[in-house]
Amino acid sequence: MSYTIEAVLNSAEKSDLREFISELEASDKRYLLRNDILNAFHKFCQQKDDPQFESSSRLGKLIYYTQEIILDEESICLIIRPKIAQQEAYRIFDDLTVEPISIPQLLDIRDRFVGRHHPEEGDVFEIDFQPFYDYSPIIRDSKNIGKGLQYLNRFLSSKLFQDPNQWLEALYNFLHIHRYNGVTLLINGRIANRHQLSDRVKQALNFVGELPSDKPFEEFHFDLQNLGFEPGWGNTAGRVRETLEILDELIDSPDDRVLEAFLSRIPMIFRIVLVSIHGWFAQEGVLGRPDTGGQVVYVLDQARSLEKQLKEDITLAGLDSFKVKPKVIILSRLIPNNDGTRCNERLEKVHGTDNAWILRVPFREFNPNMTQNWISRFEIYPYLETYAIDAEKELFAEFQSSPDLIVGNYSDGNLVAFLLARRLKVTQFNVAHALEKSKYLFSNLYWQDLESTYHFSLQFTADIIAMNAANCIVSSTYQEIVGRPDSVGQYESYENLTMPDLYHVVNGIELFSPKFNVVPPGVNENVYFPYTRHEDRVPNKIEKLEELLFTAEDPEFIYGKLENPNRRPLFSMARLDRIKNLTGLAECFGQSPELQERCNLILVAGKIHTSGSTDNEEREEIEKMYRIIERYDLYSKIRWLGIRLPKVDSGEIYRVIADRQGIFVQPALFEAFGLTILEAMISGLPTFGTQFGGPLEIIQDTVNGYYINPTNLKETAQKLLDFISKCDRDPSYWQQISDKGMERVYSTYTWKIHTSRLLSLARIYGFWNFTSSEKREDLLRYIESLFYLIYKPRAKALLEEHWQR
Ligand code: UDP
Ligand code: LCN
Repeated sequence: MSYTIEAVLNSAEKSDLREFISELEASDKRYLLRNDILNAFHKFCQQKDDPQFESSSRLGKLIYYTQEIILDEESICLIIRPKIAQQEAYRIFDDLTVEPISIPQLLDIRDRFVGRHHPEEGDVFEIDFQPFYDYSPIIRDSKNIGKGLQYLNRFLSSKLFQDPNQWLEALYNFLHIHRYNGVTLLINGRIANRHQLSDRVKQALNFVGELPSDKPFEEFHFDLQNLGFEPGWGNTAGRVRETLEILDELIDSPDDRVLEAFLSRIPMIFRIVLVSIHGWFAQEGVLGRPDTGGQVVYVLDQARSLEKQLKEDITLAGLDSFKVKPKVIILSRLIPNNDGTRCNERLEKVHGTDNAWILRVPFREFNPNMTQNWISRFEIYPYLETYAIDAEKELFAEFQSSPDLIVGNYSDGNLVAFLLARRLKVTQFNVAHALEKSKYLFSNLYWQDLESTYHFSLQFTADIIAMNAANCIVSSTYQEIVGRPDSVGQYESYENLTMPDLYHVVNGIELFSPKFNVVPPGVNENVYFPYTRHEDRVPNKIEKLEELLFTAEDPEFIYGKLENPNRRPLFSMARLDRIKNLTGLAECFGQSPELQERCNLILVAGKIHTSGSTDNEEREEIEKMYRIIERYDLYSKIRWLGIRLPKVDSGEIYRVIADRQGIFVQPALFEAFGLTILEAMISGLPTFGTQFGGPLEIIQDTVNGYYINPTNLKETAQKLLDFISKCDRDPSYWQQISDKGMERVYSTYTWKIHTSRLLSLARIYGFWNFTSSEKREDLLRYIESLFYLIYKPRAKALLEEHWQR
């Protein structure tokens, strides 16, 4: 039994537990999630004399670890998470006897709760990935989850290095496969077998050792070729020598660190595909539209940074004169009715690059009312399989070859990445950005009720398929994988779940798998930079934006007229999704006369009119915003701008707010990562970020920003007021937090760090894919059966529905 339950039952607090259970039973809630549990327990503790009971009692500890409580007729079921990534479930009966519950039993209990448990009709289909992970390496300590690369490299190296002959054979074969547009790289047929490799490396080392370090490779290319070495070892004699020395060490005394160093120099990656399908994928005029936010920013910045890094790597490898040119393609969707964007263009070059492109492939035409237009990310699933088939051809036309790496983004892009990688036999990486399951409470339990709007049965199945198929999952934070001591991670929520009447997932993902790697994104430093860098700011742009933010009038895009434009601005910018909760921030502001006396609220958010919006949530949020502004009479204290700014202006906006010693608030009910947090912090804006999700990892509370609980309006307003009062008392305080915020981003969240890490992952996973004896075919066959037997029929049914629209 869980020691936390045992501790309560073996103490005088047993009666407290009984009382607490009775209170729960008396209330009308039968299924309590984390927040409900904490609220119920808080209420319970308020009746106690002991003010410490809530935080330091044994029962308090048990509650701290309890994620869910389900009450049924005979018992109360507790789902406890005693440690990160570990779950236990128990039933407690009236007489306080306790019984452990297995995962299948728990899933049945959940089904019964929603009236969807039908044992008389037989069992529901169970999805279980555990057997496939049984023979793959597994991280032991939860602290190391998300550091898969080091672990995998160490584990597989030690296996491979045990047998020197096998190791040399693998290395020799690996060195032999590299080509670029027909040009042989690294070694040629003159090194006929693994036995010759070591000798030739030593000969080549003697040869280059005699040359001046800066002698260009082209000048001794043919001498090396005679020894069996082709381009790719370095651009100068010095660089070639270093690389060969590492190879020499790898042959004689292999070690995982030496292998990593060696692979980081080997030209293996030239062509990368980043798959990002939904929304409006373009470089201007799209951010803030439905389904179009951070993912677009992330993928564009990543493409730029990858191309830059690949170019540097190729130069260092000595391949410039062999016409080796990296190419990065962002694969997105072509939308014929483009609504003023460039989304109807097949090919668009990514600004600031030589060879990074947006390649847009249309969905095949089914009902043109659907396929000619933007389609919500929740409705996109019927089109993905045929899209992948068409995209494969288009990619081949662009690359004239297969890509070396495919990175999927979000559920739809990850599914297409899986389909492409499977056909092309290429390394597949996944980036979730946001797993919707965590955003919508009970989204799986009540999926049938939500299906007509959200189609979660397709999305969650796609997620399970793609995350298990991927060679590597790139996550932006640790907590995206396994949460925090008191909260479940986004991937963790796929460990087990029920989709009543459809399937039970008893083991949906192995959280301890080395495929998980935390690689946070960065921020575009040309656009977002400290407000203090006056030399890089354009005065008339500042003036124009000041006017736009604080005084300009335009009923089409701007709502609100400030009575006192000089008050400290509280600023936020986001899409008008329910989860972004900008309406919650407006309500928090509305409920606090003190905040209104000291600040104005400035919101840059989507649209201000419902007309023309085809997104359900956006329309609801717009209407709600008007209601709040009216209820609290905020018209003269708020500016709501439904504008789409050019990229450079969106960077300048943060700085204009910082010029006025403003504050950035990110009030999302859940934020997977939160790029606006990075943008605000690097600009020098003290930032208050939601405590639900990624901001908790970016911001260090009270050091370089603050956490807020956006569901607690009073507390949020108070935190803002406390900060403002502190700044009023000590004018250097704003500066201190501003400086620390900038430091935090520069030290930890840059695209340079991200990209070198990502490429390192690509090389190492690529190498292990080639050499490892780890078999994935059975796993991939299982995944395929889920795709064809569950996903595809449901996608087809949704397509039928789309024909009627
Ligand atoms: N953004 C923007 N204009 C808007 C709303 C958002 O330029 O009206 C940008 C914002 O600057 C950031 C991105 O869109 O770069 C939003 O990313 P974030 O990760 O914060 O949230 P997401 O929209 O991806 O959930
Ligand atoms: C999607 C989100 O919801 C954000 O939290 C992330 O910052 C963004 O994608 C980029 O990963």
